[in-house]
Amino acid sequence: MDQRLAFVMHVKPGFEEEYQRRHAAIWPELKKLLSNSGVFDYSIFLDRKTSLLFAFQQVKGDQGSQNLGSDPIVQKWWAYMADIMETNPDNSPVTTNLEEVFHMD
Ligand code: RM4
Repeated sequence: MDQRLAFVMHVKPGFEEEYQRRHAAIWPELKKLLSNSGVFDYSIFLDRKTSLLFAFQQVKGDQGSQNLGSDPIVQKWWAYMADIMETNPDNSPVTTNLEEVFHMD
């Protein structure tokens, strides 16, 4: 059963272009891991006024991109991104999971 997930992260103010640049060159091995983990239809949107990153993704099952922190590729990616994002001590992005309140097919 596919599931829709959405969550908020934070880019450090002034690093919005760098964030976009790094994601435009996302590592193939990370893309493959996400896809093989059942994540698809994954987008991240930026609110320039607040530096909020709104992420949406669909997942086959119930594990999304933010649940892959035990994988070395994700740990390496999170460490790579940590200098331009608000992160937890383990480099994982500070993430607020959102509740779906409306959906229309
Ligand atoms: C984000 C964050 C997420 C990751 C995507 C690809 O900045 O690191 O955890 O799934 O990049």
